Amino acid sequence: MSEDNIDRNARFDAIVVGAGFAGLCTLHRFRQMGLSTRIYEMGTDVGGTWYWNRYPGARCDAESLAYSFSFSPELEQEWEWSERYAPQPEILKYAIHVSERFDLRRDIRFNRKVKTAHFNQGMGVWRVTTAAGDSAVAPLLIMATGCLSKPMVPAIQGVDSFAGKRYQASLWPHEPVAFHGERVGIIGTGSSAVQAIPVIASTAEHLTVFQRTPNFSVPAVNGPLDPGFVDAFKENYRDHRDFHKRGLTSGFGDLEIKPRERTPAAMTAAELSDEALAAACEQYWQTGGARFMGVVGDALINKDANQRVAEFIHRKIRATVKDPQTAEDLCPTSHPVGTKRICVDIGYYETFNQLHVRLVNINRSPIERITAKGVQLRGEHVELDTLILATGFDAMTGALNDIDIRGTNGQQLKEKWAEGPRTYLGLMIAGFPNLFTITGPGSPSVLSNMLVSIEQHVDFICSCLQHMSRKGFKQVQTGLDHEDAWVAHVNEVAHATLFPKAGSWYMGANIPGKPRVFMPYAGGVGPYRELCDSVAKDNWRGFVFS
Ligand code: NA7
Repeated sequence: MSEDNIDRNARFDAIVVGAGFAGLCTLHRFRQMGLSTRIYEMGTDVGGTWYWNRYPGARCDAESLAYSFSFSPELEQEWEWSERYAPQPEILKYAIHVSERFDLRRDIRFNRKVKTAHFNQGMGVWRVTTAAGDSAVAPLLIMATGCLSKPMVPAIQGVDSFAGKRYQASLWPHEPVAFHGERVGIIGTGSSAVQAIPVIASTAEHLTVFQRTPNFSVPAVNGPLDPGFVDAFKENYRDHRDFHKRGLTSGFGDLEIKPRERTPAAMTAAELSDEALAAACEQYWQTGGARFMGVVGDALINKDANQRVAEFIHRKIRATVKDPQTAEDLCPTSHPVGTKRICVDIGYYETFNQLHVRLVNINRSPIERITAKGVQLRGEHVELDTLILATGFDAMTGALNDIDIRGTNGQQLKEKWAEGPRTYLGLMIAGFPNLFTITGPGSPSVLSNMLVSIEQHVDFICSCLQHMSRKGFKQVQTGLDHEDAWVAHVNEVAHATLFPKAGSWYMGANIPGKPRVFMPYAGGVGPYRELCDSVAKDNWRGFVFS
């Protein structure tokens, strides 16, 4: 890194933390508004999630044509996605393309881990410092740090003593990793592992999967995109985008499926016979993808409906996996389907029929410790050449709490959030003026198409800044009353669903000691957008300008 590159007491209109999709979108829009903007990014390139998560089989579980920026009609027409679900290298290429196409890179400093962000009340600016030695000030601070960007290393005894090759799925090396002739072990069976396991099994000599909790997984039904389908989609891109933006749930879906039609998706499971529900599930299973949870209207609200959908997946697992004990171990029973993020796989369950792949249920055979040579289970030592941790993230708040963020009166964000995150609309935090979080806790974020949610937040912030500029305001903040009301609303909406019934990372349950609070907003992207629009129309209800 060149010393000249270090920002020393630099001044900008805005500082953005993170050069993933949220940071890139923010920088592009701020440029259009004439704001001088600096991004600090921890990685050596853009892409965020798609920069770090390079594990074998990594791909998006949202469809490519929907999981992309809508702000440039030329970009969306010209960019060509190869598959229904884009693989990680292609999404990273897209992020790099965006950064070059819109000439964003000149305002991004890479290799910069932001250490501190302190608000100076007297000057009305945020001072940001990085581990590389930068220091810069700006009135406006945008946290575009991502929801799944702080890896979780499990506190398993001896985890650092393994003498073979050890990888964290979310910190995968940039060089190719080969498994030929190797005995590989993987801990974790979340989305990352479910994607990686079939790919690793295709070359490893032996693969042992250490599973604590089985997850529900549905087939991706991935494949090359049909050019005719793409052309038709691109002809109607505006309509598709609009449909995604106004969606009642997550911001995906097909235009031709009208949510209010009397298909099973708009009915309750109780209205459907077992045969009718099974037929609907089968249809969704064959179509593929996470939209499976939309098979009936109340799958995520009603316990019985959910159970019937879960049983369909159990039957699929039992029909696929030949060894009965392995099949039983793979059947999730400890949480309602969809309340932990449903996995989208390519041949996951089938992989366990291969003779060199073994599932270890660590509830029956607990991991006692990790040794230099492998994993010591109760009564058995599993020797490994390579150990992979696919153990997830300190989600939603991890990356924010990692930075020493201090608002008015020196209050630290981490302290303020000791009992769980508190925001207004997932966008602002009382006591932290001029700081916006993009897809922050309390917004649809991880329950939504992230690109839809990112663009909506960036649009909202830009409108707010335009309002400030028109009125001559320098500062915006939210108050505790609005924050309290929003947190209560987020909880109320979550508790009307089955989501809180799972010990998920949505609930902070995967991190020892983390408060159990349902963090994302489960009200759906469309209703949330309407709410934000109404806030703006209602003279920016809940925002205080000065
Ligand atoms: P997840 O979904 O949090 O999965 C992590 C997995 O690791 C999960 O199966 C955990 O089991 C397991 N885990 C975590 N700690 C341990 C210990 N100590 N011992 C054994 N197993 C453990 O993370 P992913 O990276 O797979 O996916 C995250 C998101 O990225 C995903 O939802 C997509 O949105 C993309 P547990 O369930 O806690 O028993």
